[in-house]
Amino acid sequence: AGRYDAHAMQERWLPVWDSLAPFRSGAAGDERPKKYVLDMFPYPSGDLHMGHAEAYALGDVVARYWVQRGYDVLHPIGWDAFGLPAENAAIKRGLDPRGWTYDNIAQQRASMRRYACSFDWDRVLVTCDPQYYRWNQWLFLRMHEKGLAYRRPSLVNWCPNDQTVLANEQVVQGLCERCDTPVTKKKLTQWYLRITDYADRLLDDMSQLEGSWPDKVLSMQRNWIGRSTGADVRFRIEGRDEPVTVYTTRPDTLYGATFFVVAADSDLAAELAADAPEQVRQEFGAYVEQVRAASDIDRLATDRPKTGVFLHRYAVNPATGEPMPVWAADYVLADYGHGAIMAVPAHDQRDLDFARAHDLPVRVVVDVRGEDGEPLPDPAESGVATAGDGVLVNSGPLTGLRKAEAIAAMTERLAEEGTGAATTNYRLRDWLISRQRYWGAPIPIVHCDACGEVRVPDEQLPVELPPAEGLDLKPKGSSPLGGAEDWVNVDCPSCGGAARRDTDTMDTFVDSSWYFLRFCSPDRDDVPFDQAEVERWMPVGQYVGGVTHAILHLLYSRFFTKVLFDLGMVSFTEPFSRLLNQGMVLMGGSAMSKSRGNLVRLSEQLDEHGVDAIRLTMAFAGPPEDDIDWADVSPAGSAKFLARAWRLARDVTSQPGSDPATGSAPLRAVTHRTLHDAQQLVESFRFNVAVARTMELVNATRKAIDDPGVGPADPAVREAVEAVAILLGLYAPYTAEDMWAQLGHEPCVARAGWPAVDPALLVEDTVTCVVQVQGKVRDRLEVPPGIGEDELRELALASERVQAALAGRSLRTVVVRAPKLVNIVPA
Ligand code: ANZ
Ligand code: ZN
Repeated sequence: AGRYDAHAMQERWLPVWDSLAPFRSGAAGDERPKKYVLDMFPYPSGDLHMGHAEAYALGDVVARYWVQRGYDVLHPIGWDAFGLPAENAAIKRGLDPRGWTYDNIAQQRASMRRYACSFDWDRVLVTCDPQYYRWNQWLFLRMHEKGLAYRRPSLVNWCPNDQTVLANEQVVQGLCERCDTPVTKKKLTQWYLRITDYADRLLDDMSQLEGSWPDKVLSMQRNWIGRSTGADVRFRIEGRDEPVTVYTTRPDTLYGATFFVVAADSDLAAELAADAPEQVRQEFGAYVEQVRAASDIDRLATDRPKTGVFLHRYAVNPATGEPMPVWAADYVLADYGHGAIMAVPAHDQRDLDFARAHDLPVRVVVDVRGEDGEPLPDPAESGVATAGDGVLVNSGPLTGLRKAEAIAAMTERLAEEGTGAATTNYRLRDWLISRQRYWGAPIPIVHCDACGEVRVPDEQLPVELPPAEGLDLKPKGSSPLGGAEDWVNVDCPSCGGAARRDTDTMDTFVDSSWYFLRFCSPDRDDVPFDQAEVERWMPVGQYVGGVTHAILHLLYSRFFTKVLFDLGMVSFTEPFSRLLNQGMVLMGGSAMSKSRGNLVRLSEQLDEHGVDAIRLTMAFAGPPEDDIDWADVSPAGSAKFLARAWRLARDVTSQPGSDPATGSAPLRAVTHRTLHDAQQLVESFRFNVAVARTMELVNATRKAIDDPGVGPADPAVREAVEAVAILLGLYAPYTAEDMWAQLGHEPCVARAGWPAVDPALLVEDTVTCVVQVQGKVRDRLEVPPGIGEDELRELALASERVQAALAGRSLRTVVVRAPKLVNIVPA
């Protein structure tokens, strides 16, 4: 035990931990209070990288901390193993996605073991395992029974490269999230989950998360759901029997609606164009082609040229009776509201841009003032629409009302006249879950000519994926499962006639929407999860993961939890009580990537510096939400510090169990203060500060050892070094375990228990105050350094020795110099 050797320590302790399994959770009869700490589970798309290393280091601090505090901590891990990365990689290398996936899992698992993640290895789950996805299918069937899973034809986002459908959420600025190919539209019959039924609850239940989830994530969720309130207004279109409804958030501006726009790719546009002159029809046809190629996000962008086609039709403004020219344009979306709008160019920027591009009238109906109280410039001239609050003008009976009053008044009037009603709209769309790819959970539905859509009976689950061998996995627009003839052709579960299995597979976000429940009882083969176990552990007390999942994964998990609540399967409505989003690991200020040539390999870092130094560096780098620039941190410095801490244990000469109360009081004060503050710091995720404080304790301990008045045999030194081992156990488990052994203890330090903090040792340091009477020192008082002058004066005068020296004389002056001196002059 001469030299600090990180690698020898790893060799020494791994097998010991394997056999002692200190993080096994939920054992029968374990009375410790329960806590569920969950790290987002990884895709097995290669070995662990620096991003994983950060996330798992931080999650581990939290999990290990609660174990040390005496909790039975559920800290599980598994693999989100289905999905495109595995399938594409497998196609590229000509391998079976299954073998490729499990090989990667084995590699990641070995790396996690070496990285000393405090996972409960008895609860591992893998979503591509039929024993897992059979419950995906089971849950799908429950949703199907409730009408929450349904099929409909629709225009969907289509990635021409991956040849698959993408959810809106997977289209990033018009490009496929995975391969950056521009996304197009395709009409297909697809499976959806009816998440829109839960829009209000998804919004309203966020009140439960306020303060314990990052504000940023809450507002991203809120925007994604996008609840807006306004009114539906019916407009008559000349030459059409049925009126057309539009959605507006500003019914108060009806008198300023000067034209009418329908989404170019809507059925209504096609119908209205059909009666238009031949030239208009042609122009319209060409325009629609062009529009279909653009993404929604592009279409809504304010800085886009406002293109459109005048359909030579007129709507009638119900307030003014004036005709409004009807245009087809791409800035109105077919699937939001009613796919048609009343355009109010004076007060809506996109309408104004369009009006200016096509010479349409602009009429101001709200008098909006600037900060100086002056009217804002006329939008028709300035090109800037005035969207703010103000007083209505040119608006018949609404004139003189403020915006909010006018909205209410107009909504009421529309309702009375039967031409409109208050309504709510959401940006959220139903969740498109079908994928035309192989590597996913098959949808458990059979299509029968006689019976239609038939659910696969529960007892026939899982519907297992057929072997990949012999199937053409290359994307081609229909599922590769269609080629598995033996698999596809089945007897109808209902009539027994010839039928075909559904060949789509589920979006992998379905797999990850309930995995946290499965961890509570991963081996149950008769139910998706054991309800009693779920009640014991859930909701997750601490969820840790990247902000990349701020919208989709969290929203879907919240949705599933609410569905399960409605099914009576769980008693709570939110799955994750607290959320920590760690930042990213960068190199030289930018994201790491092979193409940039700035990739830092985790395995090389671990070889060079040792696991503990890397873990400590992750915790010490700064607030966990911030990005870590690997160019700015020093794993070598971390390793040096760990060696310094480790040498303390080597130097201690007292025996275990020696009574610290007989040791150095100043060192004890530092030890107890550090243990006390570390609780607060770790619980509020200030890991870097907690590490810094541990460093101070190490320094103070070294000083005490070197101080001839204290020395290595002082029991307070042992107490301090034991505290260092326990604190370091959160970040540097190998070093801590080795220190613990050097100190004469049995493994595992991780289960040693948080030392009791003695409140008596937490009182602030005191200073000595000299009290003089007539220039002569009569008493010395121990007082807090921050004591006030009045308090100190009273304390000095209360002293028996001072009273004796005064011998009843009255006082002439009392000079107080807090906290060190009081000088009393008697009369
Ligand atoms: C008239 C108006 C006047 C509007 C005004 C706004 C300001 P949110 O908040 O997102 O719900 N709109 C309605 N349906 C649309 C569609 N399918 N595509 C594009 N735009 C659409 O926005 C609702 C507002 O967006 C609606 O209110 C409508 O324009 C427009 F001073 O109606 B408004
Ligand atoms: Zn049938």
